[in-house]
Amino acid sequence: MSTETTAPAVQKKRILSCIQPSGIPTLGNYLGALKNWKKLADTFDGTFAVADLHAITVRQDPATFRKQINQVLALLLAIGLDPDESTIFIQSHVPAHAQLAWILNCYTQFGEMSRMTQFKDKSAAHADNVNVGLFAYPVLMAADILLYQADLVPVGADQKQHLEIARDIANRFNTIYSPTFTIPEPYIGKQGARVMSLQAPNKKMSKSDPNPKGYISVFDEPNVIVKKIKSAVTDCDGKVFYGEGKDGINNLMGIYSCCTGLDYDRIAHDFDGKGYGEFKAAVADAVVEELRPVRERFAQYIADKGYLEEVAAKGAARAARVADRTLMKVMKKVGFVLPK
Ligand code: ATP
Ligand code: LTN
Repeated sequence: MSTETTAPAVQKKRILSCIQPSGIPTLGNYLGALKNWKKLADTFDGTFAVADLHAITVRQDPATFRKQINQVLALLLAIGLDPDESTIFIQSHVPAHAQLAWILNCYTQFGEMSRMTQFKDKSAAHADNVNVGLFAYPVLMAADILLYQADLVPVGADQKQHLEIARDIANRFNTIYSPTFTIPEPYIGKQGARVMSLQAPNKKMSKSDPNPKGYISVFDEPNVIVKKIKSAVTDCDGKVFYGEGKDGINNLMGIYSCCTGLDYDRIAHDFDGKGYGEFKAAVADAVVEELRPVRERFAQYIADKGYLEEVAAKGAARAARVADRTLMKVMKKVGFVLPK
């Protein structure tokens, strides 16, 4: 007979995050979000999705879109997420996301959505297609989070406002009915939270930037990375230190610090008396080494379509079990007649 006693199971905290397949992910996505996901997934109960429904708020070319969805799925594996440990899936494969988003739309005010800075920025950038989906985007994001009762949501600093809305919607629903949703906390890493464009260092690095010189894609070859960093906008001061009016250098210091673990004082000390050329070469080397393993593993996963399909199918089934439970709870509280 076994003498082992089973300790009471401690429920791990749940974390959830998503990434849109709206282009090839950038160094900003990697340092600001993906790099943290792997670390957190080792400690917490992780759920990660390819947010394809979010991506169609901007017009996508069908063939390119399909390719990008598979690329982002392969990337989630390439950063080291384990599909047996974490739930990894494609958002549109779990219908509960769209269903809960609709219900939550009816608990969200027009005025609060109008204040979202991402909506303002994106509607200015796509003035010919300011669609209702773009407006309601944060509600779909709230549904993604609340379906899984996530405690923690690791995102870049640009998503803070959307997280606050998700919390407001959850609190509102819990108050009108009874406790239904866990109130999620944002997890914003200290470093890499906002990687800026290499060409316009007052704007965030974005994969949908029409100028590819502004971003480094996680799949860029080393020579391309070197070239892009060499042509990054700086200033005419010529000294490497973190300071006001030095957006370009500050950004490169942030990137270098994320890749090497060195703090700003140490970087300024190491490059004291050296020019921007030398500093840029060091930043480029660090970025190349940081992304090398990701690029290599990505190449293996993307070549195995069968495996990607299997991961997506298993992930969606596992996600749906949790999501459907929350959706039914919500529908019951609102007063819907539940399907038998
Ligand atoms: P798009 O540029 O198409 O709007 P995006 O890259 O901003 O897309 P997502 O793909 O949904 O948006 O972002 C995935 C994650 O990457 C989010 O957590 C987001 O906060 C983070 N992220 C995006 N850009 C940056 C950046 N420049 N610096 C740090 N984190 C970022
Ligand atoms: N809007 C997010 C992507 C996203 C997301 C989510 C992030 C969609 N659903 C749920 C965290 C949790 C963005 O980063 N642009």
